[in-house]
Amino acid sequence: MKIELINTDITILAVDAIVNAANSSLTGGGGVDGAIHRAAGPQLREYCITLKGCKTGHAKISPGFKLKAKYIIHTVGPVWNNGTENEEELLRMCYENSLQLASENNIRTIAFPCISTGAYRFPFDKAAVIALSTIDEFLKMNNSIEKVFLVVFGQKEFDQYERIYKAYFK
Ligand code: AR6
Repeated sequence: MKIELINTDITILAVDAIVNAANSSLTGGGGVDGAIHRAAGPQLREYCITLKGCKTGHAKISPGFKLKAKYIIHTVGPVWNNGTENEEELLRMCYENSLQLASENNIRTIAFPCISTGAYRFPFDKAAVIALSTIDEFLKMNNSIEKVFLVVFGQKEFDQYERIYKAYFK
């Protein structure tokens, strides 16, 4: 399978690119964003300032600096507001625009965290289905990406995602 679910800290992965669930300032924050900035070192923040922010649903790329990953793709997920603000479409755009940017940069292996499901409170099951279906559709149209890791952090999220993954690919 080109799409693999793993339970680990995304910052340790030796892939071409990891995706960051950033905020629109791109200058760092908590959650996975904070972990990535800590692991990549202060040069990441300096570089990200030059990117001049990012709109919700869009994506921008930076070097990985001290990470094993060569690149970081920063995308801004929607804040969940009971589905009243086009959140599902915006989350779909995060995955699609990140994969498009990856493809344009000859990235063959990429790892995504579960965007918007932490501080931004997007319901986990809904977010997982959007992630799987958007990635699956993209890979059917584009051969340049060889492997996509879906990264969860903790056994409870892993079990929940695995159930959704199995139902999706059955
Ligand atoms: N590796 C993999 N996944 C992780 C890691 C990690 N090291 N740390 C957390 N997660 P969140 P959001 C999971 O809150 O909801 C930041 O402050 C976590 O369990 O990081 O998109 C930004 O600056 C959850 O499933 O991102 C924004 O302001 C998932 O990553 C805001 O939070 C996403 O949780 C973005 O909120």
